[in-house]
Amino acid sequence: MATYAIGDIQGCFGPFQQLLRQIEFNPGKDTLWLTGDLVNRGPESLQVLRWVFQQQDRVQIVLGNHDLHLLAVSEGFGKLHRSDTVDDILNAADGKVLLDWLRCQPLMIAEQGYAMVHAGLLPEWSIDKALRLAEEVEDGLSGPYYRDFLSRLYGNKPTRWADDLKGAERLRVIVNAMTRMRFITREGEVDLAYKGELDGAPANLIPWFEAKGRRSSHTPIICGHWSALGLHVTEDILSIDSGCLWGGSLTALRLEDRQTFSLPCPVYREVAA
Ligand SMILES: [Mn+2]
Repeated sequence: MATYAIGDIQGCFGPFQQLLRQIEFNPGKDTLWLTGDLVNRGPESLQVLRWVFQQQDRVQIVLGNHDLHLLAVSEGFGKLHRSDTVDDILNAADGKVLLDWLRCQPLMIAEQGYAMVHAGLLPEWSIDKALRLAEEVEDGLSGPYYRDFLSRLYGNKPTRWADDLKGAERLRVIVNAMTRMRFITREGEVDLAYKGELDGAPANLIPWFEAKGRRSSHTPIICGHWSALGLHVTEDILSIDSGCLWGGSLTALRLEDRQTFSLPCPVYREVAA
């Protein structure tokens, strides 16, 4: 009986299934955690979503930015980008069932001594506080006014948390930190512009997890989203998006002993210049 966390799949169904065979995943006994971005950019998003939906009793996911983008686009908010590959889901006969399920998935979980979130947490959030904030978003997404909620999702501002933020601004800081953030400024502002590697980052930016006094630092956090960082495993941060989509690898992390298993992947997308 083991729990494996797997990084961003982004529609790479073939490598995903191959990795499950490699780790000898036993659906009757083992549990799977997925760091989000199940869909988009890769070739077989519908297959990934269907598989996870069918196996939902043994799979825990957290929502990523691409999953939220799919939900927004499916309701007519936001635009499909040229690089999006979610048409098959939008046109599938079972698409509505899959999207309704996806919409009700969490933004963050904390179990077995670990927390998992797609991108990151702001320095002033403890794990408990972040869970409560995630729940505010989850309530909106799964509640009767979810279309309103999705319509207000897009935007890079505000860049800083404040306890008295309300409405769409509050929602956006939570969603942007948990599903899009990589770097913050030394003053604690979310920076969504720079997406690259650590080397070469502007001097005023630090990875979110290196923020001084970060209140979530006592719980190891499993995250994805940052393929340019590569597999990055330390005592308290387990960042496991190793860039499957870009010809890197798909990584599974066994929580019990922290062993990692990596499967080299074909190039589905050229890394953008
Ligand atoms: Mn992402």
